[in-house]
This record gives sequence, C-alpha cells and structure tokens, in this order.
Amino acid sequence: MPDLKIIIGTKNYSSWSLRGWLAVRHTGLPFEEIKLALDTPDFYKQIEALSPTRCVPALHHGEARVWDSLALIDYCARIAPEKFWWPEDNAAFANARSIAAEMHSGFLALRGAAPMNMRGRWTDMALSEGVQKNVDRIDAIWQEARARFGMDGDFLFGEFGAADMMYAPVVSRFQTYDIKVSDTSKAYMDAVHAHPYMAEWIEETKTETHIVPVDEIPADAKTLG
Ligand SMILES: N[C@@H](CCC(=O)N[C@@H](CS)C(=O)NCC(=O)O)C(=O)O
Repeated sequence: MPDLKIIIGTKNYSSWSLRGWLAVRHTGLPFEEIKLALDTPDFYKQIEALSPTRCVPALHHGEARVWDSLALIDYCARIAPEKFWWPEDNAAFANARSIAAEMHSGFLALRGAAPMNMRGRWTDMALSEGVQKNVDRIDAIWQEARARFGMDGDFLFGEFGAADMMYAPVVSRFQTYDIKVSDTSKAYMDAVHAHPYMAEWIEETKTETHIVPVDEIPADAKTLG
C-alpha cells in the first residue's frame, strides 16, 4: 500500500481535485487514490475523517496532512524536488507564483458561471461582462507567460509545472463552453489537453456516471454568467 494517499472528488467536476491530483501524479511516486462522489451525503460522511475543511483535495503522507490544492502542489514539490515545478529565474518565478495565487483566489465570475464539467459541451455561448473580464485576463496571463517564459516547451514556463496544474481546469472549462481565446492560448490549451496526466484523468471521466446537478448548466443555455 503506497504511503501517499490523495482524496479527490468526482473527476468530471472536481476542479480543485484535478489540480492536486496532477501534482501527486507529477511526483512520479506511487500513490493511492480515494475518490468520493462529490456533493452526496456519502461524501460528507466520509470527508469528515479525511480533511479538516471537509473539502477535496486532501493528501495524507505518513504523519503529514495537506489540504488545499496550492499547499498540495507545494508539498509535492518538496517530496519530488527533482521534477520541474516552478521556474528558477527570478522574474519567471515571480510571474508563475503570482498567476498561481491569482487563480487560487480569483476569477470568481468564471468559476461561478462555468463549472468544470469535462463531459459537457456547449457552443456559441454569450458571456456576461464579469465572465468576459475573467476570460480576457486569463488569455493575457497565458499569452504573457508563453511569450516571456515558455520558449523551452509548450507550457506556461516551458515544461509542465505548478502553474499549468493550477490552470488545467480552466483549459477544460474553456473547451466545455467553447470560449474564444487568442491563437497562443488555443495552442497552450491543446498542449495541456494532450498532456499524458491530463489524458489519464479525462479518460476516467468518460466512465463516471455520477451527476452533480449544481454543476450542470441547462443543455440549452446560451449565456454564461
Ligand atoms: N481552496 C480549496 C478549495 C477546495 C474545494 O472547494 N473543493 C470542492 C471540490 S472541487 C469541495 O470539496 N467541495 C465540497 C464542499 O465544499 O463541501 C483548494 O484549493 O483546494
């Protein structure tokens, strides 16, 4: 039984879980995965003993307990320091850490109006002013990182790392709701979508049958936000 254990929610919907899971997967270490059906009585019964915030993701590693996606990324970077997480260069690190924090605490309009729903597909959506502002800011973040720091690879800071983990669920949302972005961002989204860890996660969403009604917008919805 691996020493490392991650607790996550339903993969189709649990955006914070995806961030934490990508981090654990990126360590290259063996890990056990406990998946709880998000937003069900069973979830709340089981999560009590596993996470002090009653939220996923959470990570157990021996005596260590980690809750919250960003803390989990930091913890994984500590136990697998040989992998790429944050860029070395000072200006690049400042940018990477800032955009990760910005994702963690911001983009409330987008997060509220466009739940992660990997199996869902909507097209021709009109965006509210708040959602459009979030989209424009994210598009600018991705373009800037790719242009200034991403020249050695396909990801924000070249290699796949912590900042990409934080933005992976946004890539999925933009695909689900057919949100228009610049060509640079489109190419970045394709790279994230094709990343082997992401492909593994997406594959499993196809076999999940659990529906979270609050994360399903109406099939005929024409506006986000
Ligand atoms: N800030 C937390 C957010 C965690 C979070 O809200 N997780 C959701 C699932 S994606 C959850 O556990 N929802 C159940 C609940 O809030 O009761 C993080 O970064 O991990």
